[in-house]
Amino acid sequence: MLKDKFFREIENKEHPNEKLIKTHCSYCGMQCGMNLRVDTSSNKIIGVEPRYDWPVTVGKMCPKGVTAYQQTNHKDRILKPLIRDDASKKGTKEGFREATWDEAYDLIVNNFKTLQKEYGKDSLSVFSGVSMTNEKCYLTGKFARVGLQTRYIDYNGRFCMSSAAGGFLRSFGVDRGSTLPWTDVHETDCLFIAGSNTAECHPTSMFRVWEVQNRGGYLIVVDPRETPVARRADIHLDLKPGTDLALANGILHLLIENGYADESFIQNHTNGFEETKELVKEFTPAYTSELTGIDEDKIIRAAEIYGKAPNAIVMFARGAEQQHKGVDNVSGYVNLALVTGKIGRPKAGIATFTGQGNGQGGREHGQKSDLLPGYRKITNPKHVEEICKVWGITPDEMPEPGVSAYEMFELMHNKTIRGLYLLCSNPAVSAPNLNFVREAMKNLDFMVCSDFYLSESAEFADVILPSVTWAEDEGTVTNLEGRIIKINQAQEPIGQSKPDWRMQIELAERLGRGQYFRHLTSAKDIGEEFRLATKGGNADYYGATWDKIDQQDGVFWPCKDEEDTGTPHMFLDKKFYHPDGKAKICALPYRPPAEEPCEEYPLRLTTGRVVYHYLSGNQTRRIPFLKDMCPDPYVEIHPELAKSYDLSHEEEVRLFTRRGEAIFTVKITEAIRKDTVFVPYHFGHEQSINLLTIAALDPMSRMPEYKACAAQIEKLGVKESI
Ligand SMILES: Nc1nc2c(c(=O)[nH]1)N[C@H]1C(S)=C(S)[C@@H](COP(=O)(O)OP(=O)(O)OC[C@H]3O[C@@H](n4cnc5c(=O)[nH]c(N)nc54)[C@H](O)[C@@H]3O)O[C@H]1N2
Ligand SMILES: Nc1nc2c(c(=O)[nH]1)N[C@H]1C(S)=C(S)[C@@H](COP(=O)(O)OP(=O)(O)OC[C@H]3O[C@@H](n4cnc5c(=O)[nH]c(N)nc54)[C@H](O)[C@@H]3O)O[C@H]1N2
Ligand code: SF4
Ligand SMILES: [Mo]
Repeated sequence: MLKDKFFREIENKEHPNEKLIKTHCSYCGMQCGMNLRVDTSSNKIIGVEPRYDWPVTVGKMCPKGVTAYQQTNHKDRILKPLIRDDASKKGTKEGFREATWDEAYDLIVNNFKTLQKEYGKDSLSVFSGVSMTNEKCYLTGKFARVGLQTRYIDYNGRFCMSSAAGGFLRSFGVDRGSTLPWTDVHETDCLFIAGSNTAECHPTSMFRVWEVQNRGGYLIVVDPRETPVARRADIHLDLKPGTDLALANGILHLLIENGYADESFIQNHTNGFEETKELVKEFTPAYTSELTGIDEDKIIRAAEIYGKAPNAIVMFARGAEQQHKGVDNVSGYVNLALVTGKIGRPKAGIATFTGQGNGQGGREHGQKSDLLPGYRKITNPKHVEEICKVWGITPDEMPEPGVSAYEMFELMHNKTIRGLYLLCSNPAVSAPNLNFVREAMKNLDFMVCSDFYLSESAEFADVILPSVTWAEDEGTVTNLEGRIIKINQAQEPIGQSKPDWRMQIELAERLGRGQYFRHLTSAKDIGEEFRLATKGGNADYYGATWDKIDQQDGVFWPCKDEEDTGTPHMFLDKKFYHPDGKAKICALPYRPPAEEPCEEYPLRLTTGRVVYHYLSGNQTRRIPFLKDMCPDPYVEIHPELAKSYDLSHEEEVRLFTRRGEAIFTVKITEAIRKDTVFVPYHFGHEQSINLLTIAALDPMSRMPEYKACAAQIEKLGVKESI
């Protein structure tokens, strides 16, 4: 299925005392194909080999992927439940003792029941993540609403994919991150990549990017930094952080002005063109250049290349999305494809680089405060009724919609929420405005954290539950293409660790809600109920059986029934998901970042990633090779800016904003704008850049503006002598 010219069917040879388990990487949305090597005498994972026969990544892996296997039998694994007896040590690693599962469960159930009795059902909350399989994500939503009976559930995708989701829903009426399979990417004529550090964050996409240029096609990259992919670009649009919408409007203006609009596509398949055309008139190259800081001629050339390309793909990632107008930025970039009609056919379309391994599936099936499985809405009575039938509850038992991830911390801070069940996320590092968020977690009456390593967030917990790594369980995930794939179990759980789904089923039993969960005894059972729950929804997985996934190298949703082989290309019939079948071209007035530089805070601070670490770093900071390659955070500064502050390479500085401060090592580099500084966010405690970031939320997606705020630097004093 959808194998391209890079596909190589190479036999993976097993060594005499090993077996190979076909699976995918635990980390990013690329979900590179890998074989885990398992020693047949100890039944332990001992290594990894790439899978050449995986059509998306054909044997390619990055430094995180090739070392991912080292997580499972790592010395830092939590092997038994831990209970904190000494509450005064909250917020530190100290004060925990080992306990039995029964003791841990009893403590949780007693506390949860007491809180709900005293403060109501909604005094509890669930905060989860999407490094989990679809089965776990699905069950977590059900556990919150049926097991705990609370409205408050949300997840770390709110910090990740929510603006892409919001933009796609508004423009297309459906949110599948990519309208086409990755096997199309290298065959297009122009890639327009905005706010994606592709070579570090989705490294195994790069061979397709290079192939576009090898074939004579073009690469346009939008980023305030000259990242590796920007360095290779035909045009690098080095915008000021937070100004993507001005650029998108400016390019749209040129496309329309210069005759690249596809009148018949606009007429037949879209709404909103005239209004948008009117709005973008103002965005002349001169005005766009003034707002974005990009040279006029580069903007003109980029529009010309995109306009002329027979096929083009507009791609973006968190650079454009993690802003308080992230949804508008997404719709703004989608406009380029809708106005030129470069969508709804092979080799042309829109794709966001989905972040986490299951960033796509995890956002579709009920972990979001307002969504139910299959992308159903909790505010839609028909949708609620459909899910109630699967869950065996009545519509009046379905909780109301809750609030978004950051807003849950606000409710913890003011003690509306009293209890938290945290799993698969480390918000004490990854949430914005951390001084506030850490305080909110400290304010909780009772907190449970499920993780396989003691994270910075687990330090705030009263009970820590030992979960398993991805290799000790099975299930499906949905990769960045919208392709549902299978994770296979390579090893039994170590120590007394358990998969999250098992903990939730056992807890539901003790909470007196067992009748809704006890029929589920395996990941496969949950998978069957999950498929049924998605049936008829926009994200319909009903036809994606585990057998079909195996036979076809994955199944693209929607996949409605046994006969359906899935949908690699979206909108081939030019039917969008709005009621009238048309896509929406959006008229989007520009607004600047929530916090603009000023005299006191003259610099623009932006944040992001490095190739060696993953998210909060709780997993990758423990892998020796990755830690050696990038042991500490740093602040990237342009040589001219460094000079104006009298800073030299590797000197320590204090970086501060209105919210907080931290000390970082200076990395002088020409690969960044002169008015902008960049810090990677993978580090904990006093090294977290999120102590400084702003929690300005997008009005639709409630995404925080991680990518732009105002900052200042202070030189700390004497240079280290060399
Ligand atoms: N190595 C590694 N890979 C990862 C991850 C990881 O932690 N480490 N995480 C995964 C996850 S969950 C995600 S969400 C993705 C994220 O993948 P990306 O979005 O590619 O990663 P970021 O580094 O957050 O941001 C991308 C780029 O946005 C640029 N940028 C900053 N401000 C702006 C702006 O205002 N506009 C534009 N256009 N660009 C801007 C930054 O300079 C940066 O180069 O990566 C996934 N892959
Ligand atoms: N400043 C700044 N902040 C950001 C971003 C940014 O660009 N800049 N990006 C944001 C983005 S895009 C994201 S995705 C978030 C992510 O931020 P987090 O949600 O904090 O991501 P992780 O570090 O993956 O946290 C997952 C935790 O769960 C554990 N874990 C992994 N798998 C499982 C499992 O199956 N079960 C359980 N119980 N635990 C598991 C891991 O050990 C880890 O401690 O960070 C956001 N924060
Ligand atoms: S690119 Fe992503 S999925 Fe592939 S090996 Fe690296 S982290 Fe894993
Ligand atoms: Mo993410």
